[in-house]
This record gives sequence, structure tokens and C-alpha cells, in this order.
Amino acid sequence: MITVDALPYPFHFDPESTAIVSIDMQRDFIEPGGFGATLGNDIRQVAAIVPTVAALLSWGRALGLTIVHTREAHLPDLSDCPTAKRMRGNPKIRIGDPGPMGRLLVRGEPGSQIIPQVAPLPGELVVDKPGKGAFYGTTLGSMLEAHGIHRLIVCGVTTEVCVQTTLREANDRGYECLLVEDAAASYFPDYHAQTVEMLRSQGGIVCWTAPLKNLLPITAELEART
Ligand code: C5J
Repeated sequence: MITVDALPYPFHFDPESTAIVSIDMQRDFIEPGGFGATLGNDIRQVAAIVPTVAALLSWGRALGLTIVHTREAHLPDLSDCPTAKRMRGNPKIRIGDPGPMGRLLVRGEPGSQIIPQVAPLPGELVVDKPGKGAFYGTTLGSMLEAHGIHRLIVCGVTTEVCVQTTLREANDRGYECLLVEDAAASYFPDYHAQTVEMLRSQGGIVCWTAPLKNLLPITAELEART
């Protein structure tokens, strides 16, 4: 087992049974004209974590972890998008409407693609999800089971929506999860900070948290052991 200095106490994992889950690092959330921006959000807040997510993925690849990427994206006929979700709020354009990056939050459209800096490499797992949680309406659970995964190291956007929902779903399913806190972001820095605090409160009631710098020395430690 490898130990990470984490809160509320050290997190243990072994590379064989651990996956990195990179959540919704899509153009629709990170670039101008996407779903996030149409809701009136400041995309600079989430774009800022791209180098940290890229570094986390490189770290995980070097350790041989299973890598999973998720995308929040609906079927072209929107049959997996509840009307309540589509009609919520007062955005300039709604899910499924044409926008500068194709139809908003629809599978296969340019906006639903993961940004190149953190894009999946051949052989990595990609999950299209209709909801905020990555387990709802997807085969993520069976994919992880097939790979013998029991622990998740989680990053992505946004902290208080898809990242938090996925962590809670995973926790209820018995996974031990570590949120890499500086590899996750919200459009609202206060929400990010409060969500991180909340998730690891009460003895890590949902997950552990750690900054990326606490994970990086592990590669060197393992190399030294061999
Ligand atoms: C949102 C997400 N915020 N990926 N999706 O609607 O967090």
C-alpha cells in the first residue's frame, strides 16, 4: 500500500486497484460559448486547474493507474435529458440548442469533447453521463468492477456539482475516494472551498482530500524502492 498525506488522515492505495476519475474536463464547461458560460459563469475559475489536472494524469499514468474520463453529454434525441433539467433557469441557450461549439451538452458535438491538454489517451476509459453523478445512467460501476478498482482519485469540474455528486455516489457504493483539491474547481471559489471542507468533515464522511503536491513524491518513492 502507498500512503498519501491527506485530510482528515492518511489515504492508502495500491496502483492495481485504484483509478483516477477525471470529471467533465470538456469544452462545454471550460471554454467560452459552452454550457458553463451560457449559465453566466466565469470560466477562468475552472480553466485555471487544467495544468494541475494534466500533471495528475501524467502522475497516474506513470504509476499505471486505471484512468477514467467522464463527459456530461446527452443523446442527440435528448431522450436521456429530463425536461426539468433542460428547462431549468434562464440561460441564453438550452441543452440541445445550437451554440458556437455545436449543440450544447450533446454527445459527439465539439463542445462535449474533453479539452486537448487533458484528453484521454488510447486505452483509457471514457464515460458519457446524462446526470451530474458519473454512476447514474452509465456503466461506470461495472467498468470499475471489471478492472478490480476499489479506490478512486478524483479531479475535474465542478467541485460542488459533478465532482461532489460522483464522490457521494462512489462513497455509497463502497469506494474509498481521494479528492485532489487543487485539481478540481468551481466557477465559485467559495463553493469549492466549502465543498472540500464538507466532504472531508466528520472523519472523512465522503472522502479524503489532498493537494497534488502530496501525491507527486510517490513516483520517486516507488522508483527508489525498485
Ligand atoms: C454542471 C458539472 N456544473 N460537470 N456540471 O452542471 O459539474
